[in-house]
Amino acid sequence: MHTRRNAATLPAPDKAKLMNAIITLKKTVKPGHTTNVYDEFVAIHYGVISRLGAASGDGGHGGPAFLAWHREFILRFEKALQEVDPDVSLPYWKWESGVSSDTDDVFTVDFLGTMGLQTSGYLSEAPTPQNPDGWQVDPQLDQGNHGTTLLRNNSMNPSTLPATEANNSLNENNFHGFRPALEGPHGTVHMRVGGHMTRMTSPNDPIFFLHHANIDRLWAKWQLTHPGTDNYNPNNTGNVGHKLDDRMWPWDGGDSFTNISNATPLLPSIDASDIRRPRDVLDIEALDYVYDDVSGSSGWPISNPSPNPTPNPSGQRCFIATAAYGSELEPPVQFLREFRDDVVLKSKFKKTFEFILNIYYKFSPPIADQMRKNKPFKIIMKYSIVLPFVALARTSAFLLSPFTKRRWK
Ligand SMILES: [Cu+2]
Repeated sequence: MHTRRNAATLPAPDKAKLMNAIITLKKTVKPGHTTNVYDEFVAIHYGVISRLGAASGDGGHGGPAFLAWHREFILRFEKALQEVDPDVSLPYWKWESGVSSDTDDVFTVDFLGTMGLQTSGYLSEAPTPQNPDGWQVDPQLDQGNHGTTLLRNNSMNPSTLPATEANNSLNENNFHGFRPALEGPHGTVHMRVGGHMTRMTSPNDPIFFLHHANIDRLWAKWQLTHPGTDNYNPNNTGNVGHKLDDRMWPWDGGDSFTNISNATPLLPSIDASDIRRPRDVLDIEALDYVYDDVSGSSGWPISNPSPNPTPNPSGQRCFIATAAYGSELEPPVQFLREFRDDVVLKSKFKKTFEFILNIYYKFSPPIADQMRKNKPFKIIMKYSIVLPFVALARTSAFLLSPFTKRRWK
């Protein structure tokens, strides 16, 4: 198990080890590969934005898998760094802290380089004492044509970083609120760094990986209070690659391919048995890493679904009904959710029902968990509780039809 730490407070020798591992990847071309290990990561990130085959569209952005895809992507990058130097862990750039020492101290000559055009330090195109080989952006992987010398905005005003938005995202109750609430400010940060960071070839700038380690850390924080597979993409929406058990390109067994022509020749070949789904990346401890400031009191709680602490029952998941019918997409489960949100929680007894429902949501996840594990218990629950309850709710819905805006059958 290794620990990802705040980049700004890393000791100087650790900063040097990280940067040396990064520039080693940039000059290492594995036998049979077309480009260096570093640029293969840039090509994968470029390629995922447009897929054809079993999947279509962007497999890593603008949808539920934004978080899962990047978790896997930067984990593979971290493993590549550890092949160079086993002591290295990927640090995070804590841009949402609101403290300028956290936001600014990564942009120094002895670390990730200053703002503006990189003419000194590890990432300069011309040779420097830290990097005699120089750092050149591959023109094939320069969407937006920012040039072969790594470029950023001339300065960074920490007060323009979207700290408030990122911190607010952690208060989102549901994954479908949380993911866009975090992906939005994530994009703003790409723009505040500027230059090569503004396009889909943004991993050209190594700050990308520290930025995404921070996004991953914020997701891990949110997962502490919203654990388990139930809190990844409820309702299982999105394109192929975004659902819980979809394969994520390029770790999809060859089901899809990219139609980004500049990326294709530079991609590494990926074994057909090397398959990753969002489900595989939900538990960071199972992936063998933790963040130094994100942990539960008794270990990582991701694999133990627990009640959602937020007291708004609307939009909550019907855990027991889902366990009884096997899927949230089954019509009785959908009916219960709609009836609760559109009728019960809009009635004049709203407050009373909210109170009752909150008690229910506190106790239902462990019961649902037992139902999934224990088949006889599931059958007893289904026939003695869930089915009569659905029948009662359907009857009520039918009788209430004249008073509600929609017809229930
Ligand atoms: Cu990305």
